[in-house]
Amino acid sequence: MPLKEYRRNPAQQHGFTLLEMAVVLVIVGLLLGGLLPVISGQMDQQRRNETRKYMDEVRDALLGYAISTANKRLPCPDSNGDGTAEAACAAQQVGTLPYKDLGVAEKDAYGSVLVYAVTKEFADGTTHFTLNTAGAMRICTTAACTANLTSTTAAVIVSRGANWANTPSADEAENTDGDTDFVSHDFVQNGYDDMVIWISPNILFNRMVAAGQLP
Ligand SMILES: [Ca+2]
Ligand SMILES: [Ca+2]
Ligand SMILES: [Ca+2]
Repeated sequence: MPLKEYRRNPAQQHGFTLLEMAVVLVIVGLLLGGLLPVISGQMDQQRRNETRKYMDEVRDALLGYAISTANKRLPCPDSNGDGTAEAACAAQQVGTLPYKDLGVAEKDAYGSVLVYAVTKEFADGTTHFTLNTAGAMRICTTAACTANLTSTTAAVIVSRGANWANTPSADEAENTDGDTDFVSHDFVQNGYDDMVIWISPNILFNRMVAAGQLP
């Protein structure tokens, strides 16, 4: 008795049906859609970490600049974008980081030059500051500045972060409006991504005394 010949149903010989393909595409789409925010979030966290490290270097470079015998003061901000500090900052306290004078990288991980502000008495190359010099800039927790973390900073550096397509929030706008108030608080998704570091006069005094540049 011959074996029954096995034959596939011709209808079963085709590849995937359009419906099957559609289901696969939907699943792939869902997987990618779920992964993209995760990847994007990780990339942003990496940029924040890199920027934080860069800002710590900048802070060290500012302190090193101040304790050097050639300077004995902080640099004035750069106000014309050439990377070098202006000679005097009597009227101009807020500008960008004089990265060339400090010998640090030009930009943060977001591709921006840091905002840099200094209490002008700490950057005066004629009178030089003393152990009695007071900082004048406030680090606030809101744009209205009804509460502040400190009101006596010698210098402030700010990374504007990704900056949400160049439409800063009210708190972020406070960090670039040229006055002596700055806002620092936790990251808020699509709201506030600035990173703020400041130099207390007391830390500056400590380094200056340790280096023999004060009193
Ligand atoms: Ca300049
Ligand atoms: Ca920002
Ligand atoms: Ca301000």
